[in-house]
Amino acid sequence: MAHTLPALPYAPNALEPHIDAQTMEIHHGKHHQAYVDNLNKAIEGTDAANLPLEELIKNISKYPAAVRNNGGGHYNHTQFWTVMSPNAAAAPEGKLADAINEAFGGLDALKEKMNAAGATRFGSGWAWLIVKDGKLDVTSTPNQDNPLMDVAEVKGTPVFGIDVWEHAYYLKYQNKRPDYLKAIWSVIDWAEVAKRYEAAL
Ligand code: MN3
Repeated sequence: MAHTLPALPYAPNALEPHIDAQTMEIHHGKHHQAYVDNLNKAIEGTDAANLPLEELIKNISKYPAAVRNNGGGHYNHTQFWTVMSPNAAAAPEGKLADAINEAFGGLDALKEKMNAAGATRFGSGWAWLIVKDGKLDVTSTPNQDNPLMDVAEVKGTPVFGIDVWEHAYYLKYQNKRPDYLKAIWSVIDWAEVAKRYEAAL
C-alpha cells in the first residue's frame, strides 16, 4: 500500500498574491513528493508498509527517523493544502467560533497566538491549532513532527497546522516569516477548519 501524493485542490497560482505559484509548485510537487517517495522507501518490505499513515504517526517512536521525518512530512502537508483555499470562508462560525472565543477570547487572539508560535519556532517546523482534552489550544512542533505523534511535547489532535519551513515562504517573503504568517490568514478556509474541528472532537 504505497503512499501517494494527493493532487492540489486548486491551481498552483490560485492562492496568489498571498502564496505565489512558484512556491506552491516546488512545495507540493517537489518537497511533498519527496516526503512521499522517501516514506515509501523507508517502509518498503516492513510491517509499516501495511499501516495507514495515521497509525504510523500515533506510534512514531517505534519507527526509524526516516519514517518520522517523511511520514510526518506527508501527513502535515496533506492537511496543509486542504485548509487553504482561493474561496476561503473568512471567519469561523457556529461551534468552532464558540470554541475559539472560549479558548482565546476571539479570532484575532487565536491568529496572534499561532503567529507567535510559528515565528518563535527556531529553525523549521509547524504551528498548530489542536484539540486537547476537548478544548482548543495552540502549540508548535520542530521539523516534520506533529501533535499526533507519541513523541510530541504537547500532544493533541491537530485541527490544522501552518508550515513555517523556509521552503514555504522564502521565494516571496525571504527572511520575513512574520509577513508570511500575517498573509496566510487570507487563504485559511474556516469552513474546512470547522469540519476538521468537529472530526477532532
Ligand atoms: Mn513544507
